[in-house]
Amino acid sequence: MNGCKRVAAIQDLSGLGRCSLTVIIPTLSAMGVQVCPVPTAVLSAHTGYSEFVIRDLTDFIHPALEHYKRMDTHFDCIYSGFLASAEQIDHCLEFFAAYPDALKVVDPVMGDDGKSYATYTGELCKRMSELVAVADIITPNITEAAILLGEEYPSMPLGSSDARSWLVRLSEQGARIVVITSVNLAGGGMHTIGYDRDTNSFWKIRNDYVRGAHYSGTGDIFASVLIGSLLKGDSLPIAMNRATAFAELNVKVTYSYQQPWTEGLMLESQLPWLTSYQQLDGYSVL
Ligand code: PXL
Repeated sequence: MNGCKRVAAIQDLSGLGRCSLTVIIPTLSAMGVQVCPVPTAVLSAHTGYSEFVIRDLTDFIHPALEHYKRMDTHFDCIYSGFLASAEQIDHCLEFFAAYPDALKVVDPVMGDDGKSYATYTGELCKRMSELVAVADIITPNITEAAILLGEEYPSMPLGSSDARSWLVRLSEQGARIVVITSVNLAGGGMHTIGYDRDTNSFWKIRNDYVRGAHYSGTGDIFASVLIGSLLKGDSLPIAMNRATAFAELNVKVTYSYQQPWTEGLMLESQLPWLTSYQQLDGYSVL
């Protein structure tokens, strides 16, 4: 026991654009959780830039896992995100199987705003369902939720019963906890919605929508806070509330500087929020 929870984060390392490991490490560290990065690729900048240099690290993940097994390394959570090849699905599955007691979190990173990311092939998107099948928790945005369900990207706000149906049908694919971000709900507003199959409970958190403010890495920051909160013992609605509030705060700060979306969220100045007292009463039943 070292008194600190440890997460293996299977994610890329992008130099520019504040996403994946460059936001996951500071966010979870600020919450008192250790991150063990397992890089899937190294990029000069994320794939939303018009040009980027990428080194695929598919051949790194399996030997790294073998090393951790030889060392009897303990992980409290295995968290997978941006993958560089379809073969990395197999390596993530190996990681999850090697740590059956760890919390298995799959962020099925595939796209945003109705479009898939530049390096994501049809095969990689198709095989993402294999990770979703073994996860305890999945955190898709609405674009990824639609891809996983084979639904059209919703052009109209979702009603509550449709939103609950999306959550339940995603949970039927494997995970006992499903959290979907950037959901436009009928009746107004952007929401994070969540479902806990064990307690059959449905939750929603409203967040202020800042028109035109879409920043890379928002989902990674959201998922990191959610994981940090849950590892610390928060309930699902409180963890969703904390993660949504932190993402919203970062969007508003960044928007005020009128930075390009590709730069990501200016979280450096906001990290102290994570260790301050937060009144988290913004959740309600979906
Ligand atoms: O945050 C998603 C993400 C992660 N990693 C890389 C990306 C993106 C989205 O564009 O390009 C490399």
